[in-house]
Amino acid sequence: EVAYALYYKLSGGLVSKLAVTDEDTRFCDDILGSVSRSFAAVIRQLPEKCCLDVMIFYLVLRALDTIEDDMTAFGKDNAVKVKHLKEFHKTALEDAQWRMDGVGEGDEQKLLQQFCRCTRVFQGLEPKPRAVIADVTRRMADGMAEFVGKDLGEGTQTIDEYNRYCYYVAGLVGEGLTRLFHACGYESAQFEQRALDPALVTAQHKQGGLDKSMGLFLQKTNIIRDYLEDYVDGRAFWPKEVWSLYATDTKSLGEFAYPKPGSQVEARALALLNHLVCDALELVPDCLSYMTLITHPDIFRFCAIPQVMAIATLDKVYNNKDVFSGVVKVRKGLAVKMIMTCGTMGGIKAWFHEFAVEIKRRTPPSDPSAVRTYAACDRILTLT
Ligand code: RWZ
Repeated sequence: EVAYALYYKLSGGLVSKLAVTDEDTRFCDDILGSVSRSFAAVIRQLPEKCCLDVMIFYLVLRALDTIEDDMTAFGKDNAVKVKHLKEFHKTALEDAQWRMDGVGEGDEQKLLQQFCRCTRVFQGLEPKPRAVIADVTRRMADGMAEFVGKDLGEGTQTIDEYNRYCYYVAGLVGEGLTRLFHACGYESAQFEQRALDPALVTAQHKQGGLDKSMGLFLQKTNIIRDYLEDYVDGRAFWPKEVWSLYATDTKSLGEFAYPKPGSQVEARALALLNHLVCDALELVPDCLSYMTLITHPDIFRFCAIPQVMAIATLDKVYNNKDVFSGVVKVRKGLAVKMIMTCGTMGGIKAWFHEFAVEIKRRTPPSDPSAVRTYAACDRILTLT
């Protein structure tokens, strides 16, 4: 948080970019700052003609996320939640009276209660960005609805399903942002076309272009890091196809929580963790390709900061038993250093290089995924 606060100071904040005038826009800026300090900082430094669009895009998806995430407000009947998700793109974006009460907690609940302010700002955006936001929102909500019935208490089932979940909640964010950068006039039609082209992807997922890999990389990193927090809250995203390879006792994802130091369970938990980190690392070449396509320096920073934070997080969690007993976070000092050098391709390549060297060095030769992890790191090293 200190890192982003410092960055916010350097960037001058939103007021200088947008000359925030009306009350609704101010509400959106304030609530963005309270629901996500880190995203508020990177969004506020975007160029003036897409800053507000991305801010609204974020809040719309955050509201949708709050509906998806609420386990109690809609009762036991999943059909009610599915209905709300599916009609969200019409109700929330078209009806300036629409609001929701008692869903989510704290500032997220407040966002839904006063959502009409976001709706009004959304309706004041240009037609093209508005169409992009509405399209991505509808497709994400439909995807989320597919997963509502499924019991995520035991994780996603297959690797394919894990990829598909990440595609909906994060891959589509990459697509939306890519199209917004073009719609707002900062990136070319060729940028958009290349960024969305499935033929340029080298990662194994068959679900869109480099833009999707960008989102998947961030989402998978969060899912890996947040294992314990999510498990305690009754959520699980780690794919059973992977974790069942390392589970023997209870055949439940819960057996990895709080393992006894030095135990067999702990060793298997680490092998599982390393397997998933390796899977995420394989997205890095696509992410680097995406970022070479960006021309606008502020858009580059906006995309690069979360990506570099993600590779730093993967380095931090790799082969780290603390993932199973508490919260693992990148050190603030390191975050500040990274943020200050994320302005150029050379700057971010140096970070990806450093973390690939570090992960490779710490790969236990006996790790079941060692060969695959060495290969993923070597691939990054040749690109950086
Ligand atoms: C428009 C900048 C709340 C972000 C998406 C949308 C709803 C939540 C899934 C954010 C990086 C963690 C934030 C992967 C995208 N689904 N997790 C902008 C939003 C990773 C961001 C968060 C996803 C998201």
